[in-house]
Amino acid sequence: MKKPIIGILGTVLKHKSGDNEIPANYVNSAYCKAVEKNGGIPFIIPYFENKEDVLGLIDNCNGLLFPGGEDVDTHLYGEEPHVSVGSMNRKLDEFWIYIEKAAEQRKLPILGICRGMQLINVSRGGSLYQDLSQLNPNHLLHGQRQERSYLIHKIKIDNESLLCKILGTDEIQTNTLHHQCVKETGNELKITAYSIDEIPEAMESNDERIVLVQWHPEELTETEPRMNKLFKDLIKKSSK
Ligand SMILES: [Mn+2]
Repeated sequence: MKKPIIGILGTVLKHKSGDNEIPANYVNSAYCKAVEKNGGIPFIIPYFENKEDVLGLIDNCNGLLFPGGEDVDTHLYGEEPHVSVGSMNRKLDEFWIYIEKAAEQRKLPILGICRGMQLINVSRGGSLYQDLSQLNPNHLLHGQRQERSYLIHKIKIDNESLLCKILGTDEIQTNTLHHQCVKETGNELKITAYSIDEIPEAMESNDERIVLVQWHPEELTETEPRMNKLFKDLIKKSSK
């Protein structure tokens, strides 16, 4: 059987080369590795200006992975930026939102991770807490200082959810690298997991086409091997 092509949306960063800063389209290797390890072909989709042209790439993808990255521009959910907001890139957000709408039309399966979860929630009309302290001033540690493969906090998963079915458990330890979270949920999305300090940690679409997680499973494929199942689920759905 032909392996499905999983489009991974690229971010833009500046990397240092001598005295210069050079803009680069990139994704962390961990995303590509996790897709490859679980039976898919990773395909990096760069940011470019003429967003209609991305459809030529999307039409060659069987599924999409929306990875982590910068904060979503607050104006996209109708708020002025709080002092706690990190760096934002509205053009990149709009490019990703355009791809989310194209995926909707094509019914492409999606796995969204961290920023990917937040961006898709906003794309579907939802909003974010610009900082976790706005939801819970006594929240736990969600911005870990340990290596990314380190498990920090547990989450409780809704028994009825697809996520519970995928992972085969209603409780699991995760890493955590976020300072924002979902406020109002977007169209056809529901929250499927919380940390014990009531921070939303996962969502999915009612039709089970979209699975969104706030943690970084791509960094846990060795530490918590059950995380591979998230990629296997995407790749299985992308094989149909
Ligand atoms: Mn967390």
